[in-house]
Amino acid sequence: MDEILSIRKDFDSKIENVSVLEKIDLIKSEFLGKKGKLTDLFKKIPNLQGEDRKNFALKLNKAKDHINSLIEKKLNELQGKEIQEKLSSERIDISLPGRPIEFGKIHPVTQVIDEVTAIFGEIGFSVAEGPDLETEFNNFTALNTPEHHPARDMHDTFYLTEDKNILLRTHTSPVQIRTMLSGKPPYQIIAPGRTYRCDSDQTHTPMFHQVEGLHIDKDINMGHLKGVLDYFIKKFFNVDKIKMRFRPSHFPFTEPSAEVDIGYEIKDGEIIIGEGNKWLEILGCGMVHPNVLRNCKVNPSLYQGYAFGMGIDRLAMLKYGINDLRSFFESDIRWLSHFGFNPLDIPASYRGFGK
Ligand code: 2NL
Repeated sequence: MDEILSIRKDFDSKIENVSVLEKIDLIKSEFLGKKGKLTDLFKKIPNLQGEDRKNFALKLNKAKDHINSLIEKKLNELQGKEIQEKLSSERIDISLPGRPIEFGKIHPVTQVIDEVTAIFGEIGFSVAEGPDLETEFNNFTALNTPEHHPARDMHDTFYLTEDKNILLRTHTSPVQIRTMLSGKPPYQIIAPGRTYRCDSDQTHTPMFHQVEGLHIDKDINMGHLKGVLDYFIKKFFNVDKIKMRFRPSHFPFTEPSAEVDIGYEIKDGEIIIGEGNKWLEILGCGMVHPNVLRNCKVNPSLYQGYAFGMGIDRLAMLKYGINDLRSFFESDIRWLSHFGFNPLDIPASYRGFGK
């Protein structure tokens, strides 16, 4: 039998029976390697002459092409099989029923921030934020509280550098300072966030939350401040009528300054906001001091306005009947599952209370 033909048959039967990828290389070198069966025949070409030589070379090349193409085919076939096997062995059963999951809860502080944001958002305030770490300028100097001013000691500041230039903000006012310094008036913002004072007892935690508001435009006066606060308190406590009084006070950054009390009474052990003859202090406010405006490159003879600040943690305690401030920051999961809010709820001022 023709030598080439018998090599082809030999190859055909061997490649036919291969079932693992690694064997293919072996077969390839058996036939086409340096000392392969077909390679050996190629070496005979120079010994032949004329037509014989031409025919022989032609047949050899055809055999070589044949071998190469079958090897390629087998390679594809086995690689495909390998991928299929891998896919089916790593298959994930997506038909498994889901296990019931328990939602986390929204912390009352977060809930109150969302409510306050929604209420002020409706009357044109946007939310501004800033870093917890502040400069002494943004936290004090710009706010008309120069060096040696007693308010600096009163604030029990956490200073972070020896030169007292970097500190943990003692209020969120520096956010308003940043807003004024980086843009043009008018400004109408609220700044909710974390604040820090070195103070810790029954009613104080070293970290607490504040929301401050600032509205600066041409012809803004104390009447606007009263209107906005009246609207806010009614919305926040979900009452139609509120008793509110402004008591003269003092802050370095406002002039005049006032503290705001709301009327309340206790009925059957529960606090009723807006009625009764007791007073509860809930916020501080005033007309922004011209020095503060000047420090922020705002011309006080063209622009003026009001600012206010209140404690969020206290608002949350009042509204949701939580009487221990320190429990807010203990991360007790039982406390949170009792006082926390459903993450899919919308702020209570829209939902209504107790319905
Ligand atoms: C309070 C009193 C207050 C402000 C905060 C403020 C901010 C700027 C300018 C002027 Cl940038 N004032 N903020 C004004 C009055 C009172 O907070 O009892 N907070 C808990």
